[in-house]
Amino acid sequence: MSTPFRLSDGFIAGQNARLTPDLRQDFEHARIVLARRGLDIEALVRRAQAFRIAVPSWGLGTGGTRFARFPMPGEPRDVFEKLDDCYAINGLVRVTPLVSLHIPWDKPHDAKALRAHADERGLAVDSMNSNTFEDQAGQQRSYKHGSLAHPDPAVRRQAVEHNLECVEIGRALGASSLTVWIGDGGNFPGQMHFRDALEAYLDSMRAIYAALPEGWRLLLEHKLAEPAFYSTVINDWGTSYWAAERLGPKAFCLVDLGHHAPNVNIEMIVARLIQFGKLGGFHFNDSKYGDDDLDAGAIKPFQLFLIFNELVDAEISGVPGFNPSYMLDQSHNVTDPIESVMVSAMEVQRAYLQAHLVDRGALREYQRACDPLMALRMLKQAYLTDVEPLLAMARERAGGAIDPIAAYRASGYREAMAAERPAAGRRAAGIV
Ligand SMILES: [Mn+2]
Repeated sequence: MSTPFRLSDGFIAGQNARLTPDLRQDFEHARIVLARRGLDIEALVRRAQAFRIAVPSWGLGTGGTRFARFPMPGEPRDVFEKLDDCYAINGLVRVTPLVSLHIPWDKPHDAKALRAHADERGLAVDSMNSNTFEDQAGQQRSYKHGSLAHPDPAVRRQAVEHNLECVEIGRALGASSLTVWIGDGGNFPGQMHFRDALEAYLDSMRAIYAALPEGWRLLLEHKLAEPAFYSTVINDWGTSYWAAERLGPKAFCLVDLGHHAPNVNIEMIVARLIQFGKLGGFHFNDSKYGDDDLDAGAIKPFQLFLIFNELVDAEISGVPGFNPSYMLDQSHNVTDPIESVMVSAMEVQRAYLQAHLVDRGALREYQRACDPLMALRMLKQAYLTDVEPLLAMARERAGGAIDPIAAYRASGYREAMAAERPAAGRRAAGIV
């Protein structure tokens, strides 16, 4: 895979050159530490290299809050330029060849041309994301009071049609799943009939499910609150599971880390969905209070590790049908989105790799022996191991950067884009 002019393979290799001697030493030390525990560092590097996570098309511009957006120079102005940024990101980190596409924000005028643009850059679209949480220009009926669960069947039909259009665009782009998140819910007690709204949602989703192409998956994303602050139709994993179960074998639940009440045990939800055969994917981000959409691993890195502890446990034990999609879903308000996406992808990859360090045999023994202190120590031993040399080596061997942030800043990519892409007005981002 070649890289953009400013981030050519030669440029990255040049940036790596001064870091290589230290990396070799650190890697050698890690090899000794891991071998002492019976772990093969080369096998772990291969695991790290095989990891894949999708970049959200809506995460490449500055996000914003409900109050303001502070755009930065050189933001991509259309979906083609967004893919160019994805290309730059993947060139440096080498684990993000996938893009999660939002419709209509990134609706291509020419799907064939967009697919060719992605192909040329070694990128692929994995999931399509529909949007019925805001009104689109020229649409007949408003989603102010709901979409797929609206009391009016005509509004529901319109929302279903939009999802079917997303599937059609996705089919042309080579996508393999549709992610559906709705903002439907109530802000006042009594505003909506809880059971009727959920039935209406299920009815709408059945129509979408019926239109899924061969090999596609339907991912149902739940969210506790916002934009509805009293009641939300698909409010939690239990409701999501109920709907996925009724829809059929192609429907799965998607877990967005920010969409739960504070301190909810998300890793346990993940384990439940694995056990029930309905874990379809993730939106990784982090959260301190509510749906903050902070960078993955920024606030609760141990939680991220514990989630991957469940995922890797399922992977190693060969749970049938276990194949979740990993995607980022963040809002970058005060950082360069390219830098945040790179750091987040690497943080998720780190958690994945660290989960492979857990001595699962010993952990099971301590669980059977009712020794919680040692059980936790088994997890902490993995979590506290510095896998940075392994991640850096995985990147370097794949042609990526040992230090992607330093290489990106040295490349002048943002400055070049600022010159090439004069600021264009853009609506405030919506984050799902
Ligand atoms: Mn999300």
